[in-house]
Amino acid sequence: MAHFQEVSKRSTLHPKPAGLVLQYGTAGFRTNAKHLDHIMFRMGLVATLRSKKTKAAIGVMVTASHNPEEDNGVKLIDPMGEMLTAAWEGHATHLANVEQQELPSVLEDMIEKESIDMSQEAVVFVGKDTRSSSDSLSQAVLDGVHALHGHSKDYGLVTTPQLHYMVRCHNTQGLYGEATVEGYYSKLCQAFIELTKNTPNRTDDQKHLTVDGANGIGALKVREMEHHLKRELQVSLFNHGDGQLNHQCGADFVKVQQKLPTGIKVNTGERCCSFDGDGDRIIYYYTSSDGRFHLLDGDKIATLISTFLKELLIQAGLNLKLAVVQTAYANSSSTHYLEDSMKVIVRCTKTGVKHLHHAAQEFDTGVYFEANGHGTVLFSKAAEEKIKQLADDPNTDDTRKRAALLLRHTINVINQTVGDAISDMLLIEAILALKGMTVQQWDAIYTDLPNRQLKVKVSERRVVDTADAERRAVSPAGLQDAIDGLVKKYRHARSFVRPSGTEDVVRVYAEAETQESADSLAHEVSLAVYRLAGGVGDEPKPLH
Ligand code: G16
Repeated sequence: MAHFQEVSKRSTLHPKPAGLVLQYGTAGFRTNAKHLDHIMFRMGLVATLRSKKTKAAIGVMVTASHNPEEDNGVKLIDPMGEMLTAAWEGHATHLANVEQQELPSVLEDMIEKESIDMSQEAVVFVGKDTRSSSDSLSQAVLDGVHALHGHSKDYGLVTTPQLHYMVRCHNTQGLYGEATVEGYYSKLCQAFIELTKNTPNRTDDQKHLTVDGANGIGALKVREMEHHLKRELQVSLFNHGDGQLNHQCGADFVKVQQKLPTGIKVNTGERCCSFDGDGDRIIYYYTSSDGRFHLLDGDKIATLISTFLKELLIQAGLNLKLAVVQTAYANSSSTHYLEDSMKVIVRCTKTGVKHLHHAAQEFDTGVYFEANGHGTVLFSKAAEEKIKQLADDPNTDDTRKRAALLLRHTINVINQTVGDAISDMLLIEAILALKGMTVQQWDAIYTDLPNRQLKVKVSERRVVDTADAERRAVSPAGLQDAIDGLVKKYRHARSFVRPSGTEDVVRVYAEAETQESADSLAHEVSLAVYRLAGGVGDEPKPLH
């Protein structure tokens, strides 16, 4: 076919390093940027075929999110703004790994298997983060799109969730919003201003927030958005691009290290938050007068948001099913609080927003958050319709109407396509304002069990296989027994291990009654992984 001649010709400009095999991970492909040019070209091809198949625009975001600056990666976005369907991850991996000369035949197979009409027009939206490698890698994506004669729209520097948003806006013919960055700011900020109108006594102190931009794209976008907020939120922005991306700053650093990022100036007790490198995660924190660091992670965010929504649904008299979706990383205290005190349904899925998103779709209102701060809220069509009807009904009494209107603005401030640091930040700030709650009061809703996360280098991380939403290791032999034996030594303890889908490591999580116990358990489990799963380099050392 003529298309394939073009593909063959252009693919020689994006050669695949011999012998390199990459897997589609937790959020697409991710590795050192120097290995990714051919992957980007090929993902341009995959996105174009996916667009023809779905008859809708598809997104391709060039980013390695929380990873170090030298890495890069690619996230593919399906028509409603959600992550690429699992059914196509196999196609993406296959196409990523075939040798150059096999590309045409593999494409032909894909087209046949998926019954793709090649005369169908294709549209691919492309975005990139601030990494120095992102420029040329996004050009490689565009080259792939054009090799199959797809149309492209290059959004340039955007956060990952902004690109997800553009895809959904375009494919709903503007019903979800306007597919421009200005349209995004104006929808979210208007909703935020409507929500905070209900808090006339908010002081300047309450309107102030310190933000660590991780030296990434999120920082640029907060600056761009600021004037839309009309000083209803006043941001002091640190790590806005004057330092190295994600280096000792950003959501992942703060969550894992449980300490302040470098590069920020903040007073005791002040509310702060950190974004990650592509603006899809957020976590909050503050320090208390005794010098202690307090983290309000994705679990605390999910609790705040679901409490707020539950109260509004009750006030509105709406019988809608609310659930919270978490992963194995959720602190047990959060799960107990949600189930026992708040009486909401809690589900646990594997790591990866794609899994949480699908689980949340099963409810009228599904709040999903990973402990690392990645999450959002989904409303079913029927739920949105009921809320709208109630808000518009002239016979609704004042209390119900107020709740319905607040729910409506809440829906508009949320980016329902994927976790979004900017949108989550606006929602959290609005909730704190509406509830007149300080960050300390929010923190006091429940107390986290002390916990620790570690990474272990092994020669092949996929030798670790898991089951039961990653809470149990089924291979290598003996590992789960070893973990069970170690957990028994500590009070209120829990631990699990899993191969990362974004970094070349096995992740270890442990929690226990005291920090010393959590640290010691995490270390002992790391040693078990090192010994049973082919650890490389030096044996893990104790933390203290
Ligand atoms: C991605 C995913 C998240 C996941 C994280 C870490 O986030 O979107 O759902 O929690 O990777 O995954 P893993 O533990 O498999 O490395 P991001 O923000 O890095 O794109």
